[in-house]
Amino acid sequence: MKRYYRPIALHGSGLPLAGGWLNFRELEEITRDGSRIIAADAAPSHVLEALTSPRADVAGLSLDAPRIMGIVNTTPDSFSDGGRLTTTETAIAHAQALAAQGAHILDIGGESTRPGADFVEIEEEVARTVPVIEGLNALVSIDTRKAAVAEAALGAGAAMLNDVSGLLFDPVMALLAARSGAPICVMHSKGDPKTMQQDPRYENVLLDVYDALEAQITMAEAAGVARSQIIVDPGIGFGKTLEHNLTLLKGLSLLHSLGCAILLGASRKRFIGTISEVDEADQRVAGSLAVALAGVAQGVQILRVHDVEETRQALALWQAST
Ligand code: HH2
Repeated sequence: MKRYYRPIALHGSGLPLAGGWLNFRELEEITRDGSRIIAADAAPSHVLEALTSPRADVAGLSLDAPRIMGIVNTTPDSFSDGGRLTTTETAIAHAQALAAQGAHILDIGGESTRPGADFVEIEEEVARTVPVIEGLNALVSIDTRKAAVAEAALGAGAAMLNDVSGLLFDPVMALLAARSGAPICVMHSKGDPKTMQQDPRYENVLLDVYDALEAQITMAEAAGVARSQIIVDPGIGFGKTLEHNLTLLKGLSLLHSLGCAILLGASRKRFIGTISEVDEADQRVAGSLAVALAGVAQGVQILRVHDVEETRQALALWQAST
């Protein structure tokens, strides 16, 4: 039976977790039948290698400290900030403000992937995103499922790809990632945004997401993408119930054993509103910060957030006081 190894991250002595700010002395060894705690050195050597090795830079940005990815949605219909940045000028100004607040990466998206969102044609998505990217002098990631959009974005100066379909929507995406050498975030999603929240089911959400990401990494590597260039993401809210999201958040450090950096995108999402009883997405900042810090305490390297200034403050204090 397949065994999975989740490092129990802590401050203090132990093996370094992904070359970052945490260590571990013990692991949870998990099977689909149950789990037990074991000493770190009892794990297979290839697992320890994957868990401890420092992660590669993202386009020159080192991942030995938590990094902030600021969200710039040039869409009319994004769930929390849709319709705010529908001109190139407003989007550039917002992106520059996020960079000034401390965003290490700017994630530019031209298609909403909120549950039930409509498909956007390639030409429209390019028209929304490329002029914004051209106007920025920063580390830019393009949030798209479409290789043609990604290619245009790379041509305009983007240095990272962020594919919420995890390479499954457009078969050319993996080839583009391989050819360009750009780091790529491979996110887990169950189904298409249009239908993904209709009764999603898993046998074991944490292990199922792990297995799916592992398969997506294998696929990417087969297309020629270097593993060091892959960043994994559990895809909070993408084909997941509140319980699924919470199980994934609690078990997040399992993903380190894939040997890739981890990105977490929980900012302002519905489960935060449900638990904190806050309807308006832009009022969910405090809840979003709590989830971001919970992720960082499990060694998540990249936080994808709307509220950059608040996240920067929270991280600075978390780092200073732990
Ligand atoms: N979530 C959203 C979009 N892109 N990318 C990654 N890697 N991880 C995520 O969790 C993720 C993502 C959805 O959030 P948002 O961009 O705020 O909304 P919308 O899709 O409605 O534009």
